[in-house]
Amino acid sequence: MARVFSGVQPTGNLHLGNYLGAIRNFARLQDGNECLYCVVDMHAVTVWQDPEELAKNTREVTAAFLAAGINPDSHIIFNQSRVPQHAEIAWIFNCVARMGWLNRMTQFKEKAGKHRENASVGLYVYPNLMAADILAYKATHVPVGEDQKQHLELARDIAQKFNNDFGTECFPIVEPLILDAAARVMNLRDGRKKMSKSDPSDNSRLNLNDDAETIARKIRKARTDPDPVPDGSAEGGNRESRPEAFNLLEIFAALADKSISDIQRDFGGKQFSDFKQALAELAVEKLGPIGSEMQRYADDPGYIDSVLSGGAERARAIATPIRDEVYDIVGFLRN
Ligand code: AQP
Repeated sequence: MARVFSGVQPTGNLHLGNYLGAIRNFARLQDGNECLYCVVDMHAVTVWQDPEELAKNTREVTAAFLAAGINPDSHIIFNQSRVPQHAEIAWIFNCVARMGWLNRMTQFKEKAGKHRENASVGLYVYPNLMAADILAYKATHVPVGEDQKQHLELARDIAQKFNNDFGTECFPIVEPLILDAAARVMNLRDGRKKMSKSDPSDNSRLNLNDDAETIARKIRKARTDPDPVPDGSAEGGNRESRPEAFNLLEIFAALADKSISDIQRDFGGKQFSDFKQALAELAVEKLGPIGSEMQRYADDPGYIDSVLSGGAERARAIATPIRDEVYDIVGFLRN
């Protein structure tokens, strides 16, 4: 039985990419594994968060975990700030990771952009905290979207350097689980950018709590090109030449749990208007129930809070002896 860990930031606008790239896989990994799923509120504050919104979004991500079918009794759902071992181990990792490693992180470059000098120090050391999130439980399997692959490679480097520096085998080697074609869902208005919570245009993403009408409208308005649906032939183009068209095909395939060639067989050569109609119906069928379940949980914040506090207690019980082991290895006096 593997120990699985992953997290989602409570930064609002949970979208189809978060679902297909991460949350749906969280639910699928429950059988035969011991899973910890974390609402990573400490990562969220690496950029400004309104405190009331942060609390609301923390409950919303929890509701999405539950609506996706994660069982909080057999597995652990909690919010990161309730388990201090993440921050304690992260400090050690701040001292293990090298500046040169962090300087290569593309997500920091993208998020800090031209305002690097004004970015928070937290945003820069975010990957060290992420390594601590995973290794505080000695988790070995981490389901994430493609965009997190580089951070996971860094977590492996940190674990290896810690083990080498201290001559120990304390930390395991972490395996990214990037599970399917929908590991990278792209923006509906620009197929070269990933679908993201922070894009200013709401039309660029399908939010998990969008109603049926909104889902259908956003798919109708999704950018495509004048050519028919790619049919798999060379003339039909590829992901590079027709990013928006292939993104919609990949979304369809992921939602239908089929391969892209299955979808091309059904729709290749047809007009996009027909394809979009079918995609809208499928998206409403798959996302509609998740949105209504999320609403049902949102109406019961007391239940959500009890899931988070009970989960945190169980998470602390696992992380405390691991933090103690790390402190002993480093030479911190504890007693
Ligand atoms: N477009 C995506 N396609 C596939 N997977 C995605 N994920 C995010 N976007 C896509 C995966 O969702 C999980 C949770 O992500 P997160 O909230 O912790 O952070 P993020 O990657 O920064 O998410 P966003 O939506 O892109 O937020 P902003 O706009 O704030 O940067 C992760 O497993 C991630 O891979």
